[in-house]
Amino acid sequence: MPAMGVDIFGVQGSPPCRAVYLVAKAIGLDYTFNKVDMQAGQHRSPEFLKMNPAHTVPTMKDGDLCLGESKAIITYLMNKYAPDSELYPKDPAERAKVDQRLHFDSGLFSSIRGIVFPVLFNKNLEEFKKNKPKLDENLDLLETFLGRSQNVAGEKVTVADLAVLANVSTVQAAGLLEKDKWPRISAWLTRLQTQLPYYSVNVEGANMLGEAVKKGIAELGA
Ligand SMILES: N[C@@H](CCC(=O)N[C@@H](CS)C(=O)NCC(=O)O)C(=O)O
Repeated sequence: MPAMGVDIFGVQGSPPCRAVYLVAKAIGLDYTFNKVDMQAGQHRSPEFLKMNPAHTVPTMKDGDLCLGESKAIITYLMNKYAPDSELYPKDPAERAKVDQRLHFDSGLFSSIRGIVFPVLFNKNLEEFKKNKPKLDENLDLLETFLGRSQNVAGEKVTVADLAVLANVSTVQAAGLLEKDKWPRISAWLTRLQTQLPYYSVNVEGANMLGEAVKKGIAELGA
């Protein structure tokens, strides 16, 4: 492990990891990527737990600072390495809105996890059916946000868009983003996927996880 610079520990499929990769790419951050072998339990090794006792990815190390939680990592990277970027506005009211949407995105991720686990790990159709409405409720809320402004936290693209993008692209790849039900989300997603020059960093991971979920849903007969 290099002694200097930013180290990011993560995996490819994870939405919160991909949110960090999108932000890092957007600001041109020079960092070292450390792939965590979760199947081998590397995230629960004593070395990893010293950095992040919550044993989650993404985890970041920058000098003496070790951080878990994707949103804390994202706002730290913006504050330290891109303080003038419009992706995280300085105006307190504008920034508060971005922060609010980042918190919303944590709930959105939990609701995605609520359908991923029953499909990929527990193979439990009833649990999937029980948890799906929570995801739909969060997508309804996002549809409302996108009815108020062009992007998730205002007219400009911010880190809130990048975090939500990592999640919603997974939902899309899983075949669960109904265009008729969430037309504004669908249009926003297509626009960002085609217009953001750094979007490519999200593609492989979103497709990998989304397609596994899609296959799992079909196998469960949902
Ligand atoms: N709230 C956390 C969630 C991170 C999270 O749950 N990551 C999953 C992978 S998607 C993980 O590391 N799971 C392993 C574990 O909890 O032991 C964040 O935004 O960083």
